[in-house]
Amino acid sequence: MKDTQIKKLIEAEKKRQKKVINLIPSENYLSKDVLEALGSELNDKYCEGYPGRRYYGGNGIMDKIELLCIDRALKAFKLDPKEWHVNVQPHSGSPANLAVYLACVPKEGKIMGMSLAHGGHLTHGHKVSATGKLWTQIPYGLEPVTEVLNYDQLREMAMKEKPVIIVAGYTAYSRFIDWAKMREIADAGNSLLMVDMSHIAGLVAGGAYPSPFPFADIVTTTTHKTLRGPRSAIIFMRKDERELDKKIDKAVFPGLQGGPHMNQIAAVAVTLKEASSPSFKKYAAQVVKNTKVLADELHKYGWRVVSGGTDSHLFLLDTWNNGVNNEKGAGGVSGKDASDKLEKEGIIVNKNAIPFDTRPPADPSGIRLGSAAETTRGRKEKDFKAIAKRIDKILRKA
Ligand code: DSN
Repeated sequence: MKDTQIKKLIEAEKKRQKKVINLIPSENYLSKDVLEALGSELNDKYCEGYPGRRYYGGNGIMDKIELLCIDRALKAFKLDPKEWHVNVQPHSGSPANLAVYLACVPKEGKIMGMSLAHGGHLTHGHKVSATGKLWTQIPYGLEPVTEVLNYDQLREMAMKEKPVIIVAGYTAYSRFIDWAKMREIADAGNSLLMVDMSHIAGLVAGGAYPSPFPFADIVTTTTHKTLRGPRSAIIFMRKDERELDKKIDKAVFPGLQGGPHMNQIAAVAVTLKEASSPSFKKYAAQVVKNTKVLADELHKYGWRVVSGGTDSHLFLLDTWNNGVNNEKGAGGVSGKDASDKLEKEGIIVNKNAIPFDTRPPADPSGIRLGSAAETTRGRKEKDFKAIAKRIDKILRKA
């Protein structure tokens, strides 16, 4: 690379990534093949439209790439192409979710989504996001004591509010989601069920987390978290008389986006092939094992794990514990202090609100921890035991 300034910065970031232990659950490390597709000449081509219906010439190869990516998406999640339609063009997760609402929810219509404070995403209807400005969020949260979903309450809420769409799938919820119950809740409100599986997509593909597909009308996902691909997104829609497929395709293009990023789409195709392999199945299972070890060990040291454990690639740790050290001497560290202290020692996490947090979002009561990135690097249970020990020691330092 001739641009030495950027080259140096890329090298510095590569070095930083190698040096640290990365426990941010939404990050991961790509294979060389995925990076190669991402950095390829495919970037240079304009192909507004869909395969066979482009607005620019010279798109024969691009059509093949996009169709291959769609085919691999169906295979990775074991879907019947007669039942599911796939759009691989969303540039990332936020436009994917926005496209679904643009297609399905009338202006100011109701979106029932988990509140950000309890583990939802901005695009599930939060007021600072376009999704909360154009539509009305009916926020739901978790149970105060158990810190898990209360499906009975959700059913009542859906029956009362009759939202157009219910969004399930979260950014900081560690437990299995009962998709069958979410389906019943959506039916009770006569609502569409959209699952945003961005966080768990890799676990679903690898068979380590229950699949939402038998129950959802629409599934959106980013491709760069547990799925271990480039920054991009996919929308899956059921094919039936409601024509969600046609409506959502139109909302993506020309409704929201112009030309698709074909280098990204090719990189997603490579990712999906990798995610369909036996070694990825092992990876997904190892991610969950590693997270459980990390949560259990921290719990043994006295730290409070939100909801008491995890079924997935992540969990929230209540480092503040109402400002008090418990009998094991753990607690009294705010989320920001915890994150800063850990970063100084080479462990990267993100500060995160816990459910019913009494502290502000900029310095909340906890941190979010996950194992996807470090499992990619080959770390196993014994390594995560050692990481827990280090975290405990660092957090206790005055
Ligand atoms: N920002 C992502 C995360 O870290 O979970 C969600 O989009």
